[in-house]
Amino acid sequence: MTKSALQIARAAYQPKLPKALRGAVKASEGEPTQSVADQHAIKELFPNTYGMPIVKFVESDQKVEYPAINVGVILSGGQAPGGHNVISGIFDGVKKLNPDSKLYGFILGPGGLVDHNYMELTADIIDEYRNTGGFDMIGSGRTKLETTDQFEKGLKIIRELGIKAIVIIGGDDSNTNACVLAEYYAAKKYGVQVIGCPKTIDGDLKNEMIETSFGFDTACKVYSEVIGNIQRDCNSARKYWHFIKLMGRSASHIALECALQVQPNVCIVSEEVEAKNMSLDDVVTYVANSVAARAAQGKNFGTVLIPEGLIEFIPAMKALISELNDFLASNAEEFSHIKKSHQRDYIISKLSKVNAEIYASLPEGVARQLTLDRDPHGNVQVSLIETEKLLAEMVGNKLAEWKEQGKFVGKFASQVHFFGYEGRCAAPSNYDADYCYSLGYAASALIANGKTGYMSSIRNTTAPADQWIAGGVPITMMMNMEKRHGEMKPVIQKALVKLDGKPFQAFAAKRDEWAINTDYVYPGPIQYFGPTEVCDQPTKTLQLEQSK
Ligand code: FBP
Repeated sequence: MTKSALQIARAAYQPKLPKALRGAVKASEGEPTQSVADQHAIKELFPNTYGMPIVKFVESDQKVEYPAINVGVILSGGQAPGGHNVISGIFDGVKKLNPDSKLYGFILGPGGLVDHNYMELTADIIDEYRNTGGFDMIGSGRTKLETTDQFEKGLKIIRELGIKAIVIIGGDDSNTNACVLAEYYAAKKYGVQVIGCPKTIDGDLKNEMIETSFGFDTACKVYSEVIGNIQRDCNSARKYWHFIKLMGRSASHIALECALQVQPNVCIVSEEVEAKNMSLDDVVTYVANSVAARAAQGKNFGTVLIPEGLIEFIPAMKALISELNDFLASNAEEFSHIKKSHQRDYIISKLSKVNAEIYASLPEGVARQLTLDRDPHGNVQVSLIETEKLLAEMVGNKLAEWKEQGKFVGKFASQVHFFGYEGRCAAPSNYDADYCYSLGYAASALIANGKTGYMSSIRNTTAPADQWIAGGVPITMMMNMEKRHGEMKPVIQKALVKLDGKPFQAFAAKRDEWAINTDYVYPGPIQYFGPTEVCDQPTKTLQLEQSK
């Protein structure tokens, strides 16, 4: 592999560890814990892993001799910067316990465990990937580990390789499944531990004990860099409004963090749209108002940030999508015979009056996406809807109407962008490199202490790394019961943007000024070498959340 100069220099970076993990480590245990809600139901479903204490690692002056342990690691779901550092942290951690310990990587996600597809991760391999982005060391996948058949198939290879513990690096669903697996192996007394690690650029796996999911920091910095560049471009040419959709699935954490970093003219927060029961027209009018206000000052340019999940949070769009899903599922055959040029009118004639009106108001391309691009279950693929184009077009139409009425005096030309994949495999920022390595190292300490059903946890991360608090949190503690596919299931609560939280409040306090003025901030590219205030800053979200 030809390496870039940065990759070579970055390979030598030694991630920082919390002080407590640097030498001999002792586990200090707190009080028994409870799940965040539905305690009775969760306790019944997890009799062996419920109520365990929070674990905190502290420095010890006694070096304990550990036997060699074999550990398996799985990367699950979407890529997030820092995954390789979690693996190198586990590797260095288990080797420190005993140099004869071994680490196996299961290939292409949880499916690798079920299909017995694995490789041993030796020092040479690990060294190739230290501080690099991507999940390409072993690959990732979205197979869900949820059936006893899968658990039993996995056990076969676990036994064959003499594996004592599995570390699952994933988001809320993967960690929920890690906990179900931990419970299953504990109930069967198989003696196999399962540990989770919090990953996702979306930033929606966080709670009292998990400050952030890894990858959020780097991904937001990459997006903020390019949004900043676009802002400088549009402030130079002064002729375009840029509509920028940002990845992040349902939650708007990424859009909000980028807004805090770059101070755009507009940022939509899906959670607020839902809370205020806004219609699509309300959202369009909100953006158009900013365009018109700036135009009145002669500023015919600007930026609008749009979270990926917006459509699903607009109550009226949700209702339309739901009716479309039901209608097309039961009338698929008839629909397939309708000529392409008549499909739009056909759908309008079949929907309820309210939904037909909304559907008719949508730009042609989006209406088509809603009826044609469907997943294997026949559902609309909301993530494929080009919300940035939808909004740009609808704002343009609204402004044209206003122009006729004399309410808009400027010019409006738009450019659209979607930033997502370009941020998921960036070389991890110092924050993510250190955080991930520490998460992996703490996972090895949890394994050494015989823990199962725990998520590796590193806290106090707005302080210098030596003051970070390392430990483990029982996964059951983060669970509640939610309806999934019509059934009540135990799941880790997804963290959406809290409208009364400090990050949103900080944004809300400034957004009216940003909507009219040109207060852009240009964060520039992630810096890996240089002064700490340039290289080691955590996200604004985390800084605000941690501020007293
Ligand atoms: P995870 O929750 O698995 O980390 O995935 C994050 C994510 O990047 C979302 O932001 C995005 O909606 C989705 O993955 C895209 O998935 P895919 O890579 O399958 O296109």
